[in-house]
Amino acid sequence: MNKKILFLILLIFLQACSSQTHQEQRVLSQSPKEIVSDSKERTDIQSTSQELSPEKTTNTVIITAEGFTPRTITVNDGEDVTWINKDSQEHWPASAVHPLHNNYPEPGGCVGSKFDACKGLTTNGQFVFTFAQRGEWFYHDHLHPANTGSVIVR
Ligand SMILES: [Cu+2]
Repeated sequence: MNKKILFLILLIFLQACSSQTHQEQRVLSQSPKEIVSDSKERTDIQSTSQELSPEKTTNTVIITAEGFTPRTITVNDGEDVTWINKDSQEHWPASAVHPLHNNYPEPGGCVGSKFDACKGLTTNGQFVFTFAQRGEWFYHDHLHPANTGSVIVR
């Protein structure tokens, strides 16, 4: 009699355990789908924000053997300008006046001001500079000083 009751309790316990594992398994098999759909939503949000981001203007000056294009670029105070070398030869944007490079009023860089690539840019090489001073800043190509340009910061 006692053994029968024990056996019954054991049986009930085992059943309860197995049904619990079933539920757990179901939860486990469901959750990856939830994760997938969740990450899909996240990528949707990301792609939407990427579509909205072109509000930020990119100020780019292309360097070729002929010089800087555009020769004069106008940007807002605090914006970046990116120079990209599209020539096979190296080019080195730097503040006027060659060879002092000291027209731009922020100290630093390697010669006379912070506005200086400090090296020749190789093909597809880039130089990014943030303009924090208003004015028209003339610059040149230190390796081809006849090539000049200017940045108007308003
Ligand atoms: Cu120079």
